[in-house]
Amino acid sequence: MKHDPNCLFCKIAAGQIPAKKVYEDEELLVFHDINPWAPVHVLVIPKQHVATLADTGPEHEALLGRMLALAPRLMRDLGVTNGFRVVVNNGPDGGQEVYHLHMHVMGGPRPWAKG
Ligand code: DGP
Repeated sequence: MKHDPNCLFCKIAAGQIPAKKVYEDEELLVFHDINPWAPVHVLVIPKQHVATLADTGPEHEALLGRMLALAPRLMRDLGVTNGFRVVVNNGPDGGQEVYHLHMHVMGGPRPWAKG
């Protein structure tokens, strides 16, 4: 599995930096965003290091599908019943700050702080 020792989310995936985890399997990890924009705001990451969505290829299609398919289940388990939003920031102009692929999943009553 690709791992970048300088990557913040690789460190979270490896348990070297703590996070409020909500789901984990062999490929994926989900944890609460440290700076939430919405009442419920989690990040879905692959455990392997992939810097951006633009760095994915055909070999990542199943992984990307699993990330997206997990969103409704996560929101249901976290008590979100009235809709949610999914965002992937990509690259500098996409507003990406952490260069380890992640999907924001946000829900809860509006108005939200940002977005
Ligand atoms: P983006 O702009 O899409 O790269 O969003 C990165 C998100 O990562 C941002 O909403 C804040 C979150 N974040 C940054 N550092 C940490 C951290 O150390 N722990 C957790 N749980 N979230 C973090």
